[in-house]
Amino acid sequence: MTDPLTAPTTDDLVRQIQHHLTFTIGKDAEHASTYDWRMAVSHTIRDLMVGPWFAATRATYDQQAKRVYYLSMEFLIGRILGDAIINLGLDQEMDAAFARLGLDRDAVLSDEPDAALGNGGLGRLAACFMESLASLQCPAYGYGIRYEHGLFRQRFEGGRQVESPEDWLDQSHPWEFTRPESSYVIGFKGHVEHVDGRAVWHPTESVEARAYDTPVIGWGGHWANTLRLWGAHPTTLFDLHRFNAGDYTAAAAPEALARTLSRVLYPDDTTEQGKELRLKQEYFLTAAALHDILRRFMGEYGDLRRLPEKVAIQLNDTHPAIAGPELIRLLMDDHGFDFAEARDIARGTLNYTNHTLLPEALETWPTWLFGRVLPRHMQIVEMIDADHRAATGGGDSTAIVRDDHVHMGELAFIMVGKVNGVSALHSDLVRSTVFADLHRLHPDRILNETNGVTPRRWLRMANPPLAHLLDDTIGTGWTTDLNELSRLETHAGDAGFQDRLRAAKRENKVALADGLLAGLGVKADPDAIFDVQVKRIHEYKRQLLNILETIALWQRMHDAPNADWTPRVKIFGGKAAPGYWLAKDVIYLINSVARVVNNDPVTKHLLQVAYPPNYNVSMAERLIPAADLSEQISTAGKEASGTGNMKFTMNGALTIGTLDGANVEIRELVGAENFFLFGMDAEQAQARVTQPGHARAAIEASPHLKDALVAIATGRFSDGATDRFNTLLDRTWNDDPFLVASDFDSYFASQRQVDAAYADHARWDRMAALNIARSGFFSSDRTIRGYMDDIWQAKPVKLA
Ligand code: 26Q
Repeated sequence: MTDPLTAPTTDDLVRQIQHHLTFTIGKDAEHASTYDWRMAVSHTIRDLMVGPWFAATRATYDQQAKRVYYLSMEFLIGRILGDAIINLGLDQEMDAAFARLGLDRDAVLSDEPDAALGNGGLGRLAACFMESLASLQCPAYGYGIRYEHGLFRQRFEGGRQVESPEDWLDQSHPWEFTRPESSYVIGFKGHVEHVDGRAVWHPTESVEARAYDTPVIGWGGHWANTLRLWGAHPTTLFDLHRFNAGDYTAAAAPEALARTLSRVLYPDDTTEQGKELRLKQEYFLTAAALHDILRRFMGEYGDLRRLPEKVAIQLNDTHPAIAGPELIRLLMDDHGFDFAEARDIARGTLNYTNHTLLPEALETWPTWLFGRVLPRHMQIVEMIDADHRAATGGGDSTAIVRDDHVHMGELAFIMVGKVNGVSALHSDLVRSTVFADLHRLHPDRILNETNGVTPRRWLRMANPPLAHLLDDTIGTGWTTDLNELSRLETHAGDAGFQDRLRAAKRENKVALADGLLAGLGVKADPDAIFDVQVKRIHEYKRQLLNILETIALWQRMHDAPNADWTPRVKIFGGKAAPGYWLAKDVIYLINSVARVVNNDPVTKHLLQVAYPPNYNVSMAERLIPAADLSEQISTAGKEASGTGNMKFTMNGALTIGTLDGANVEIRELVGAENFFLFGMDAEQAQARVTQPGHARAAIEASPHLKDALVAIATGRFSDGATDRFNTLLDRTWNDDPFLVASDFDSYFASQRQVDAAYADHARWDRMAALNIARSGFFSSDRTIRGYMDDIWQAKPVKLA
């Protein structure tokens, strides 16, 4: 907790909130809106982060501690206020302060827009890591882009996804400190000149990267690190030379580039190949971060050969992989190192995390584009390639530049000390598939660091009923040592504990049913199974498998409504990339099925389908604690890890899932008997896709699946229109690269086992308790300790 001597009392908080309302916001209490109060409260809480922030900075300097820099194009933070209150240990005092001021706490907290500077798992992982780094007192900076528009907003029109721009910065963002003094000019394009053996790059375009800092407070409020986001600003408003020559459009070009550079997050989480603006964004982030890192390092140590000793840089996927060539460029062209020294310093400092095996998601850039935007880096990439080939005897398969493209995965791999995958299975597959040849050349380079999530946000904050039950049963130690949850094991069979666990879950289900779901017009019975699949819509994640099973179940229920069914509410959430037509068809299908099924008088008390639009971090915080069943049903070998799967487990949902990503480890830890496994494993799946006609054969062998597909094809969910889902049906029938058909029967059968288990309360509650008790491994604290020990050689810092 915060120091009891300096921790603010309710009186202090009330006074500060009133002070900020008056002097920061300029409102009096009678006329203040929820927004005004939120600003006043946020400034009050932010003030309390400054002390620990300074203390952390000072301790890091004083002890000359190694710093960690996490470079990521995405930080999917969500709301900050509730999390900051909890980490500062002020939940009770703030509840009292809200009450004293006559404010509705939840209304104030939910007035905050999500900071949605990310697409999904990779961005949310970065946010969990920032929280754990601060909680563990590891000196760290997150570097990212201050997108004016985060991930697009989603709504449904006639069941179809419609996107609109997200505008979180339209309101003032109370958490950040603008740092105009920390700014760097970032160049693009132009040409390279060689003078006296040194390369000089003369860019023809430039923008200013300006720092905006947000403190990230750790649990207990002792330590805060910095999330530094770069905003793009024009270096000159007008090119006066061109302006005076009458070329007005060209004269405004510098401003136009700056305006677009940090304008919007790319919404495709499988690479949308080859967009110049995206490459510029990646370089903008990386170059600004490296300038900043070197400036800070030079101020303290001066000798760049010591960089690996004092600095560890983590590349969150290949998006900032230009860091390798950029660091070499700075060391050679600005600081006079030769290539070999520069390469070794870079390799001693940089590390890279791989998050995907999907071939279409591996980043490549056409050499003509890369060379035009970053001419000096293109030369350095060629040097790295030649050097690596000479040093290792590596052939074309391990080359960075091949087929007229720069391959960012190979570049990252070759330029770093350690490469890591994000689950045990994924790391094995990284070794045996994408980087098989590089792994043979560098057998010690690839490590595994299984993902984790922060229990502060995902348990203590998101699930107060369960958190209080845990506190009562095993004490509060789980908050910082999630393995403490194992002490629940002895209570798992205890009827009294089971009742309380069930009551906690039910409270969350009622809140969801009466709130979000009722708002959609869905009547959800809190005693039904709440079956939840929330994640980006992707073919490999197989939301299609889930909705086909829903149709098949509905058909069985409709035919025999008086049989012994276990009622279900199927809940979907997630966005499709705007150009991903098949994913959008799946959304349309889910909404079309929901419209029919929810209104079937024969079955509506047995089955409901809900798809709340605009799934985001805040919605996850409501859905996950209310889930009984977690859907983790990707085609085996395709999901690198998953992190939602971990959040569900620690919140007492059981998993129905494949042997994919971290599901494998979840199942091993919670026990096979407490996990609903189905489907082919990665090896079987790999073999099956190559069999001609595999989908058609599977459909012919599965009456349930066939019925479901026929219902779609005959217009059962489209008012009789038979062509609405042609593309989807055709792909399922003739291609089915993600094996929806082949895994269907196994999935359907496993779902019926879920029905039976749920009907037996004592059995289900015991399984849920054991899932929670055995989920301690999935804390991001454990993950970060792994990175600190195995990759960064960084140590926690003690405060004076
Ligand atoms: C790349 C280039 C251009 C535009 C966009 C992108 C891009 C953006 C985001 C490519 C990929 C992503 C995101 C990937 C991602 O979220 N991967 C997920 O990472 C999680 C954290 O490790 C894993 O748990 C998931 O399994 C993995 O899918």
